[in-house]
Order: sequence, then structure tokens, then C-alpha cells
Amino acid sequence: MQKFYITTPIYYVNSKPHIGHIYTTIAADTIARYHRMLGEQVFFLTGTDEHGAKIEKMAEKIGKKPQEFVNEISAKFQFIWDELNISNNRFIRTTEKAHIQAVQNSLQYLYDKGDIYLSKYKGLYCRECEQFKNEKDLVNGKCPEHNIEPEKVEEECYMFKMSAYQDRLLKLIKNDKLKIRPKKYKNEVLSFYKNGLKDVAFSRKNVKWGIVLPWDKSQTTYVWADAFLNYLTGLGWDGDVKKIPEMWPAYVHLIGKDILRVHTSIWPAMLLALNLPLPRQIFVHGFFLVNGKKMSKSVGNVIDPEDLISAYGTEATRYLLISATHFGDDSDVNLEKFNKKYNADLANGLGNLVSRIITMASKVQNSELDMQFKDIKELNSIVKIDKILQDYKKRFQDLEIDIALDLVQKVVKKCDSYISKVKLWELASKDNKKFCKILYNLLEILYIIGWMCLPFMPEIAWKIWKQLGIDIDNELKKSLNNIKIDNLELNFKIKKGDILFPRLKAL
Ligand code: ME8
Repeated sequence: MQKFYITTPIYYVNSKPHIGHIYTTIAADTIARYHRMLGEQVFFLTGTDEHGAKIEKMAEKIGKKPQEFVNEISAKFQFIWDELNISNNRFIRTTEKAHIQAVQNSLQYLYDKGDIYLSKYKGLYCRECEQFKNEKDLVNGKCPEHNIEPEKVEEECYMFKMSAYQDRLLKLIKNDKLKIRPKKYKNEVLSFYKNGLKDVAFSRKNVKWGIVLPWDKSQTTYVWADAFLNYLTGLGWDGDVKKIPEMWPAYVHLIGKDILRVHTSIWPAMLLALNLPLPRQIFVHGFFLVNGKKMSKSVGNVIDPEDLISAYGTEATRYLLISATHFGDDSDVNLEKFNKKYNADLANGLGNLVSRIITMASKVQNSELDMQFKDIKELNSIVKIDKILQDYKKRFQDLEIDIALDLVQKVVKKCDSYISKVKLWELASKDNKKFCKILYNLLEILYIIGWMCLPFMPEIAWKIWKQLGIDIDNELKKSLNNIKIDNLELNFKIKKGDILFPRLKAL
């Protein structure tokens, strides 16, 4: 069976989840669900990054013990993933005992091997990024990501010999053995490699909230070294380099552009040092902006995910975020845009189409529309659905998930215009046979729309199928690869359901 392992970044628990975290996680969930739909063996990992100076300081500021503080925030992430129907196989926390033990085992291995050595670090550290900065990365002396001055650090620490892996890594990136997508980000990484990779401080003397180094208890592990290993420990890896987890290597690490450099330098260098295979692909998506500015609490332009869920519901929130931008690009988002899109695509688009067709079909005697009405030629004149499905699969393969989603709208529009063109509602009394034939075709298309919605809005897919009288459990055992219009032998038993996307209340 084909294996498919996908990860999100593990998120810092210095504050509750925001729309950016939600975006990456919904995207990963959508891709994971798609691969399950193909019948593959899927493992989808997300979790929380709970150590480090940033979290230590935040806990101190609000007067809580770090462990108590991270427990609370991590629970908020888990709660919202449930609300959003996120289907992760595992939620990893870096404060779990097994993770801590595996980090210590693997760092001990690197230390014994000479890849980690005692030295002194002098430089600049941005606590918000939890990253060491070069002077030339700064704008007016400040970290451009967080607009704060990094602190000067001078302390004894253990360094990781990242420079030793530079040439091998550069080659692997160049020839796509470690694929970085979209291409503009590969180019960014290649130009960053031109300056060469330096060794990186892998421990901190003055940060107590971290994993203690097994050979020197006065130092804690650099939070990124700890965090990266989650991609392995989340699969149950215990730090023994001879035991590679069954699902490793990852098919894709999904990340935002803010953490591209570390993912394409420190992480793969650690893997080479551990003699473990590299992930196949790092896919980088852009940022959600508000009026061209990065969303941030200090600017006061943050959109709260809970507000989205209460305004639009879980399924529509998933839809609106995925369709907000081309996957990989930045996008400006605001509630006005979301409202418009909700009304156009969901309430008046998909929701209305399903309701119109189901209403007409429920008027047919006994609401039974069976195989005798099947007519592929007629169906193709509404929309060439097999071709659309092929395109849909290709888009998913290329991780163009927003374009795959847009194909649903394409089908909806084709059906709407066909219904208007043939004045279907009038045909019922004029030519019942033809009426039933067209309706049967439209129901088949709705059935396929159900499949196309499944990774994006699983509950909407189920609700569509339920109204068609489809056995959902049985449906979910099938593979999308076997869904072709010619092969379908469906008998519909219509059961009208609730409106899929209620109209929005005025803001
Ligand atoms: O960096 N738009 O965690 P983090 C889109 N713990 N996505 C955004 C976003 C925005 N405005 N803001 C954040 C960390 N994200 C580390 C990761 S992994 C081994 C350790 C998303 O809480 C995006 O995926 O700062 C980004 O990469 C991630 O949140 C950063 O989350």
C-alpha cells in the first residue's frame, strides 16, 4: 500500500491559535484526506512546540509555571482542531516524556560522533523567532519578522557542525532529492546557501525551560533541535538511528515561509548527521495579510479563528481559508471578502444547486431515480465530469489545492446554467421521462461533487450523499481512483435535508 506521511509545523504555545496556524493545518488535513480517499496509508502529524525562551518568558509574565501554561495553550490547539474536523493521526507535544528521551538519545549520538562540540557563541538572538540572526538579516537593527531588536548573547554552548553538511545538502536541494516547492522558494534557498552554512548553537545555558543535555546537565537543548525531531518522534521513534519508523521519510512537510531557512538547513543537516533519509518535499505556503501587513497582535489586525467558525461554521471556514489564496502565495484577507465568497460560492452556489436539484427530485414519484435513466451522452452535455476529475487529481498531485477546490465551483456553474437553459422545472409536467433523465444525470454529478468536496468539507460531502440516499460508510471504503462516470450504477432514494449553507446574518 502506498504510504503518505504529512506534517504541519508544531506550533508555539506562547499564545492561542491564530488564523495562520489554522490555515496550514486545514491545508494539511485536506491533503491527508485526499490521500486517504485514494486508499493510501496516511499518517498526518501536528502538535505543539512547548520549550524555549519565548514560552519561558511568557509563562513568567503571567505568573504561571511553564508546564501549567503550556498545558493550557496546547489544549486550546487540540480543541480547535476538533472544532475544525482536523483528522490528524497523532498530536505530539514536545513536553512528552518519550519525545524528551528520544531527543536526548539522538543528541547524545551526535555528541559521541563529534557532530556536536563545546564552544562559545557570541551573536544576536531573536526570541520571537527563536533563531540566531546575522547583522545583515536585520532591518534598522531589528528582526524584520517581529520588528524587535534581537538580544546580544555571549555564552558557552554546544555547537552543531552544520557547515560539514553544506555541500551534500546543496546538491540534494539542487537536484530535487530534497524538493522545495513552489519553485520561488527553492531559488530563495539556493541563494541563501551562497553565503554558506555556519555551525549552529544547539544548546542554551540560560534557558531553563528546555530538554537538558544528557552529557551536560547545565545546558538545555536549542528549541529548534528539539522541535524538528518531533517529525520522527511523532511516529514513535525513540532516538535509535538504526530503527527508522515505517512511515518515514515524510512525503511533505508543510510550512509557512517564515520557517523556510531552518527547515532547509538545520533539519536536513541533522538528518544527514543521524544517517537518516531526508523528507521528500518541503512545501511552503505564503502568509495571510491584512491590508498588506502581517497579522500581528501588536498591530491589532488579527482575525480570530473562533469568530470565523461562529460566523460561517466549520465547513465553510475550511472552504473560505483554502480558497482565499493560491496555495504558496500571500493573500490579503478580511471579513468582507469572506462574506462575499460565502454568499457567492456556498449559499448561492453549491448550497442552492443541491437544494434545487433535491427539491425537484423529491417530487418524482417515490423519490426514486434509478439506473434506467442513466444517459452518459446527456451527462456530458452538462459537464465533462470525468475530465474534471482527472484535472482534480492532477491538481492535488501538484498540491494546487485551491485550484482543485475551484473545480467544484466550475461544476456547480455548469449545472446551474444547464438547468436554466433547459428550464428543467417546466419539463416535469411536459416531458416526465426527459425530466427524470436530466435529473438522474444531475444527481450523478452531485454524487461526484460529494467526492470532490470530501477532503475540503467532509461533512458537506456526507450531507450531500445522505440526501441522495447513499450509504456513507460503504462509500468511504471506495477509492477515488475507481470513481468513473461509466462505472457508476447508482439508484437514488432522495431524502431532502437541511440547507447546507444558511444565509449569513447581516454584519
Ligand atoms: O514557527 N499566515 O511555530 P509558530 C499563514 N514552533 N500562516 C501562518 C501565519 C500567517 N500570517 N502565521 C503563522 C514555529 N503561520 C515553530 C515551528 S516546526 C518543527 C517548529 C503558520 O507557532 C505557518 O505555518 O510560529 C508558519 O510556518 C507557522 O504557523 C509558524 O508557527
